[in-house]
Amino acid sequence: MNIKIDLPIGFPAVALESTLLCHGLPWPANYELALKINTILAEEGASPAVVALIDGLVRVGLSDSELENLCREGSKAVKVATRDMAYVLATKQLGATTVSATMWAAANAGIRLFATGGIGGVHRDGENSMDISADLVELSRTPVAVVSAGAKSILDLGRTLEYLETMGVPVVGFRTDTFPAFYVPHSPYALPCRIDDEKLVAALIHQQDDLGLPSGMLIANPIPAEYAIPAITMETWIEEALEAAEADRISGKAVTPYLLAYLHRISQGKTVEANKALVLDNVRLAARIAKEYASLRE
Ligand code: PSU
Ligand code: MN
Repeated sequence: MNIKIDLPIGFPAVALESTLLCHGLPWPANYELALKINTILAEEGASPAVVALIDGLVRVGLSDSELENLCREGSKAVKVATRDMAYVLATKQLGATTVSATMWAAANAGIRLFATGGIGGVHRDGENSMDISADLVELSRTPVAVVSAGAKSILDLGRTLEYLETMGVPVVGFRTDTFPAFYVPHSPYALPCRIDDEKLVAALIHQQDDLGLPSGMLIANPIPAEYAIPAITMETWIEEALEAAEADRISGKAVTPYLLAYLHRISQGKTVEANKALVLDNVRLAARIAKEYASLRE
């Protein structure tokens, strides 16, 4: 298999996606974030496993210079979901992996925890467009637990949760009763399960293993309160972004990066700050769960 794993021995690894860095944030904010992620993981005694496709290999764990280069290339890297992997590997292009492709790589590298910002989901009007992220499919068939701040309300959160239920994916609210909406800590959508401490989340993942279920898990961790953006403000911006996307006839995998960039512009960078803060918080939580999980396995 064309996979190369470079991780230090003796530390639990946390998988990290590269689409977030290349297509979700501008240079140099993306590289600054990547360095802060490394610092937090070091503080927590865990190791970063950034996933990207480089020179025909699925890489798990990058060198400092590879990470910097990836961030500089930014949106020039191909956005790679599971279905794009074979093409980008065979043509030896630089590929930035989404949640779906990163989950595949993590599972194949023996990594159980993955931290990101927000996952993809069922888009608004998805019942007509059938724009449903491959992230949801991967969550149903790949045993990796993904820590995210829920999903942005550029998506249809209700249908996203329905889809996850149908596909047998556990959704855990970490210290929350409702599904968080990325920049906004709460939404009207109640979750089936709430857990308040890391050890119990690790026990839940361990149970999934024990049952032999193929699915991953979604751990929904609300944005820290001090970085949250008011729901009404967000809704106004999102409506505007969605209208612009329609007017510009954006479709397929270009939709999510377009909307993110649009929000960053009209919020004058406020969404970038919030985005960075929630990613770092998710990274810390994933590291803590990974450590508890490792000790359960011993
Ligand atoms: N949502 C975010 N930020 C992101 C993404 C989603 O708030 O950066 C990225 C992730 O890489 C996710 C991907 O896996 O977009 C989903 O893309 P799509 O909607 O095309 O499936
Ligand atoms: Mn899509």
